[in-house]
Amino acid sequence: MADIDTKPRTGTKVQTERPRLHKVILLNDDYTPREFVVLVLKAVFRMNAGQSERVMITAHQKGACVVAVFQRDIAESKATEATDLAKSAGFPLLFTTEPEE
Ligand code: TYC
Repeated sequence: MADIDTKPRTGTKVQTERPRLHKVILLNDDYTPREFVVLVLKAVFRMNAGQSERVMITAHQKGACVVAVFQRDIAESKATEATDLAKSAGFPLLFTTEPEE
């Protein structure tokens, strides 16, 4: 018993919260060609043919699809990079971000 510390804890424990992760979301539109969406998913999010095709089809059918989850700054820069790539090619394709619950 002698070596059990029974002193009350008086120190302040600093609770560091993990930063919330953010989703990158692909939005459907009526103009961007399917092949171009797949190309952007491969180039910016390093997806393979199967993954990029599935994500594109899900957005096409449901209106939107979560592409990936990152720390906030990475999610935002990837969404911007992907949206800008489409804009440069003359397509209205949009990627947005939102925090995970
Ligand atoms: N709906 C587009 C078409 O029919 C293809 C498309 C799919 C566009 C997914 C955007 O996120 C998207 N050409």
